[in-house]
Amino acid sequence: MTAPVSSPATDAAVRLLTGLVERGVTDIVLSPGSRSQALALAATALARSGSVRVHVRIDERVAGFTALGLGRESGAPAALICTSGTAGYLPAVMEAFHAGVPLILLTADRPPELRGVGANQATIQPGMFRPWARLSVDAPVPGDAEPAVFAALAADAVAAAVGAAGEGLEGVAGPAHLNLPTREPLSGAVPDPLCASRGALPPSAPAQPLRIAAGPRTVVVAGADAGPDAARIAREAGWPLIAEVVSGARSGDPHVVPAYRDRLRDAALAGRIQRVVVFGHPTLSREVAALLRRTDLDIVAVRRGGERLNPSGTAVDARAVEVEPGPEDPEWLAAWTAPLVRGAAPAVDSGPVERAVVDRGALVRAVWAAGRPVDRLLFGSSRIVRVADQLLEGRDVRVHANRGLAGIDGTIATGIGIALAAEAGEAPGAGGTTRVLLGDLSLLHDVGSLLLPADEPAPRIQVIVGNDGGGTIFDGLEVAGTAPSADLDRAFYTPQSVALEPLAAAYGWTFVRAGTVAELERALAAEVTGPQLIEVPLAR
Ligand SMILES: Cc1ncc(C[n+]2csc(CCOP(=O)(O)OP(=O)(O)O)c2C)c(N)n1
Ligand SMILES: [Mg+2]
Repeated sequence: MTAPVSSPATDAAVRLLTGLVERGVTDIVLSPGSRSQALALAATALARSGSVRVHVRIDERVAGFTALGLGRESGAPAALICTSGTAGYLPAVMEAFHAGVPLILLTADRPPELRGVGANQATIQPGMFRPWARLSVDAPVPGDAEPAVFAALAADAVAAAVGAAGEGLEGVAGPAHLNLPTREPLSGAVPDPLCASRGALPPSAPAQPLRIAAGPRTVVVAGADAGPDAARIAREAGWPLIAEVVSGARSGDPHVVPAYRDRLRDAALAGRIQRVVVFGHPTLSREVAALLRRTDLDIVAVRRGGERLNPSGTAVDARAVEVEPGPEDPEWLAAWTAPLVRGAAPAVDSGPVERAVVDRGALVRAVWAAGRPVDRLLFGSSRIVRVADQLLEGRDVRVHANRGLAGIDGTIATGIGIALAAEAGEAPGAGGTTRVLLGDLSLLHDVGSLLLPADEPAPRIQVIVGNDGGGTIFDGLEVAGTAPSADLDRAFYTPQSVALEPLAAAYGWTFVRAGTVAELERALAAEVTGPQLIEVPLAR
């Protein structure tokens, strides 16, 4: 090994990454490549000094969702580093935009003179995430600008990602993109040791609360990523709280409406609603979707992501709400939260029996019940999360779900990111487990995420797959009643019979198949020391 000489690329990378750490970035997810070498070597040097955590993922799509999971759980943007000419981050960028998750993208690029001339591994990168990015900068080539420029860019990227700045979206987090062209030499000597002092994130711009009167008969809807304000406002004003299972607000709070779909279908009750205050992004029920389309109500939507929620065309877009003092209406609250007289029989599946084969109801109940305050639960996008939304009662569980776009992509990677962030933030010995509950196609879509570097700590994660041999969510589509069943199977259900046990073994994950409720409960209660796949066979 010959001693490297200095290079403007490395000077810039050091200024940029130390700048990120000084502004509160704690995690970097990097994927290997040549053009990004200065960034990669500065990152690994910072990790060696304990200034930042670095996670290496060969697949940029996996890296993107890992960073998304880190940001979801910690609230701090994780920084992604990749080489030139890769498209892998786009799915995570889009999800981060729609769900309001902070994320920083550092994409290495060719210098301007090598763009548009057919150079190897080069594409049109400046602004490549523009519709979704809160900041898109094509940085100067190191050497053409003072190194201080790169520290300033770091500050700008963090501020944009956490929503401390940015065109009308103040207070809403999202992706920020720095495109980073470099010339040869692509890297040079990195200071050793390379340390940066961890700073605090800039405060998110103060959200101007919309003041609303206490009077009108109001329901609060908490969708995905609703945040704590949904439950707080419902409590303060004495309003019923319709909390999706992914909202984080379906707790034991007495304002939470049990069996909310049944109540919303009660035309007499729903007809009395005068106002809806929505937090986050509700996506799980037709009933809430219908409610939000109504034009005879006042709708206030407190936005968490980059796009406003306005299916009725009449909703008021807000960042926060504040309720003016006024009398409560206990009768209104009781109409929503009192036990249902006609018996809230679950619409799907039957309840668990100790020796019984696991059905979807038993699966979601067991996973929900296993959650302790130190644990995290990520729901994948499939039929299972809808069953969970329908069946599960209030419980204090820290939940996540990628409902920004409700993709089946990146679920395992997101869960690993959540686990890494949760473990970094937990008290020593707390031993929290992150659980991911998803369908079989969602698992297979993201199977590359099972690949974890041998030299990095393995997260304590249980990936629980409800295996019904394909995408059974489509069995509920209206077209399933009319189109030829062979075509439906081929184009929608997409049957699969992948052997999951050897798949887990190939990636070094422990494996459990849980066919009965008792086996499932045992697997969920066992101590988790590393990554584990739990297969739960389900009938179609
Ligand atoms: C990236 C992406 N592609 C396609 C879809 C459409 N889609 C929704 S659910 C689903 C199948 C899910 O199957 P599985 O994970 O097995 O869950 P199940 O419904 O069977 O429980 C697909 C393809 C999507 N949500 N995201
Ligand atoms: Mg399935």
